[in-house]
Amino acid sequence: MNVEVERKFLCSPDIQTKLSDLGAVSVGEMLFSDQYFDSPDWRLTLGNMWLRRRRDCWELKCSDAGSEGGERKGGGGGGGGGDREGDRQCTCYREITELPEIMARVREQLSGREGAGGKAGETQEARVAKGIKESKVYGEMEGETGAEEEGENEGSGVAWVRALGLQPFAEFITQRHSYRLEGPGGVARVDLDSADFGYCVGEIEVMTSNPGNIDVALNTINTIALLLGLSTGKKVPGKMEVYLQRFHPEHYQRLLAKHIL
Ligand code: V4E
Repeated sequence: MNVEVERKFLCSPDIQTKLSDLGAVSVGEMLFSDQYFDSPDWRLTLGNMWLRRRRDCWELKCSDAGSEGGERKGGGGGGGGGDREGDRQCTCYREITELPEIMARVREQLSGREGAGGKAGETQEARVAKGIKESKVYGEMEGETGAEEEGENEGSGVAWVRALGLQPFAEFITQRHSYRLEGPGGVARVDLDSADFGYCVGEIEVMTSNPGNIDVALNTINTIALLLGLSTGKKVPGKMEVYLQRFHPEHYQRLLAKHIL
């Protein structure tokens, strides 16, 4: 399984100079659009599960990767060195990119929910089965217009999601500049993001396929954060947090109340 350990930070005007001074290598710039989906009663996000479509690929981020709520509580052993207080600013999420596994996890999370999609009396299982059939096993729904365009990758369509009663609740475009940076114990990626709703945020990210390496990843991130002169104060909000606060305050408040954000 892939685990993403990351820390967000606010970008100072000289961040690119600082990165260059540390030997960070630019690995490219990209523009992408994200669409996030949930049920009308926010069953996924209130379970700290984030279902996203980016560049026709599905991804599910789940908080079951290393600690409750996706957030590191600080302290803790292992890793050695670094600023362990910095752990509190880091999040740790499992990233699932295989569509069958995403569907299984989403179904599991939604199970027991009534009336969020499909015909009256139709069970969750029936809706999922219908979604799979109509999308020709993760393909496109016949007769659909709009999102399912010719030439899309298999499984990129939203038919299966619609069949589960899920709807997009957030859509935004990000301009990203990425860097590769060697840290103690491993390589980190640093992304400088600018979202189209007027929010800029950076993140230091380490991916690991071994949950036993999370402390090493934290150590790498904390050390880079120190070298970049980042504050050890409050956790910096990500794009989604700011997006929801601005555009969907009720959803945002529910997530805050559950300590998801
Ligand atoms: C996990 C999560 C969300 C999904 C978006 O994840 P994030 O890594 O913030 O987005 P992005 O665009 O940087 O994705 P990448 O390109 O790295 O895959 S939305 C909210 N969460 C939870 C969360 C949290 N509670 N606190 C912080 C600081 N970030 C995310």
